[in-house]
Amino acid sequence: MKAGDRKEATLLRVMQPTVLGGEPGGCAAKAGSRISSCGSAAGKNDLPPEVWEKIKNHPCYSEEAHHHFARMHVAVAPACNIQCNYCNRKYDCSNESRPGVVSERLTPEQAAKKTLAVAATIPQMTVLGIAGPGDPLANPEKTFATFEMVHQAAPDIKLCLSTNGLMLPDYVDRIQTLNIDHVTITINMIDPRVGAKIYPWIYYGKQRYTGEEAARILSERQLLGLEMLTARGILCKVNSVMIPGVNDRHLIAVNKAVKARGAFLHNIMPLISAPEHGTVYGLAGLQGPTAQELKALQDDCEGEMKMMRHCRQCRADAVGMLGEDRSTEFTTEKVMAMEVNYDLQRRQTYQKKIELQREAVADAKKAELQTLAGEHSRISILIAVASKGSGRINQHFGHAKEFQVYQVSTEGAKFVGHRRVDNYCQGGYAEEDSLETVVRAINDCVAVFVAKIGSCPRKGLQRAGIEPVDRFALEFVEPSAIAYFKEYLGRVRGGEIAHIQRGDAAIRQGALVA
Ligand code: CLF
Ligand code: SF4
Repeated sequence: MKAGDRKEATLLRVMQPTVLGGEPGGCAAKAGSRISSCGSAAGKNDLPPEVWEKIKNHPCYSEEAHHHFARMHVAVAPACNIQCNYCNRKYDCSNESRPGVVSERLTPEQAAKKTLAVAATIPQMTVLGIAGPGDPLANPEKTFATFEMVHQAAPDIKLCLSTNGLMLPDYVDRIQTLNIDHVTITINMIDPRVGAKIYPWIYYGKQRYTGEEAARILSERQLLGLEMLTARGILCKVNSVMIPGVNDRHLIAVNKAVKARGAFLHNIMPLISAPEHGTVYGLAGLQGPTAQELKALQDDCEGEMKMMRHCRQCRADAVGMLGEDRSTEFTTEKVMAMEVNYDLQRRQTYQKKIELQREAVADAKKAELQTLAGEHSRISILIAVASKGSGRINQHFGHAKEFQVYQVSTEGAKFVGHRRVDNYCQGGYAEEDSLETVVRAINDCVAVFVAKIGSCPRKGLQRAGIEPVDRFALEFVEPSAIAYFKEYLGRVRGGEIAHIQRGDAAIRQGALVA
């Protein structure tokens, strides 16, 4: 063992919990995992060309794409045919939406016009999803009429459907005929005994079922639908809600089952269950997982198949990049008054520029990674990043409503999640209470990369043991994270700092007001 490594090993043994407390755990425990096998971060060279073609500009199916491309949802599907204990119908579908009232429900004609209006205004919007607020396949005519109109008027927009899966086997042919090439099924269990704790009832074949019988029917229909879709070459993602004490460890079996049936991607999302949402779980006081509990489950499943870690549990009427919401710019009143100029050429020119930008990010990352060649260390750290997109550190600390989280080790930098926060500057005033919630949300991170930061939050973060870093302002995230990690390793090996295992972090539960 080299002297530097001995020092590092000694320092690892003296890990301390952080200011906000919590059990040591987290990223260093996974230092042996290969960072390059990073789930939805799979790139052009990791996938067959026909699959890459389908995902390269889909912000949900490709982690890399989500820094550059946007999606939109149209809320044309109000009814649902099952009840989930984490859903309150007053709110958006928890399958695909964060808690928040759906502002407006649309007719298919309104939805099609809105899609063209958004496409004309936001040229990087590449995907139209229908995800609720109920279940799209419990409202099949409205859902398919919308997709049909959009497909005819704007064939370059990818069509994406999200469903609870109960009616899926009945509509597989129609999905294929309409070129809906991306389907998400929310599968929370494969064991009806677990399912009975999640679904109080389903309505199927003009009959209401309850308990394990309801869960068994739902599970059979979900898995059959998944098999039928993948047999037709349609890309399928499975969403699962991690409900601690109900299905958390069971999701490993779900992961294996959906992988065996050809699912492309698995998205394990945290339960959101604030009591004010009025859900069964919320009212019963059931808590969602912590950030490290979620990450540990995602890590455990990652050996089996690609995992999505950048889901924002967005609204059924969300518009924009994941993590931002521009839906208020496109209310029905505004859209109906708009003269829409859908210009395919302009969109394509813009998207070509994005491709060049992506290549620049990939080249910079590759070059920086090469500087780590031959380095070996068990240390891995988490870094929080304030970014408005394009893969750059380009947001002021006080304006961030979320932080992207990267895990960095000698194997490189990997996106492993994001943390919502109340932004520190609200209406131009700094909120000391919100600094505390930011610290709780990124408590497992060693540093936070920002474009700029004021002296008060800087000091507050330092007191919490999180280093505010603004020297990489406007640079690409991943090469900067690798550069920081090299310095960090040097400081640990030189005895300047001790590598401390950080504590856990909290996942924000309340409704996010965009
Ligand atoms: Fe929408 Fe879902 Fe399509 Fe994406 S969302 S229908 S696959 S276009 Fe994406 Fe939003 Fe997560 Fe859904 S971030 S909630 S996974
Ligand atoms: Fe709610 Fe969606 Fe479940 Fe239906 S499928 S109950 S809308 S979360």
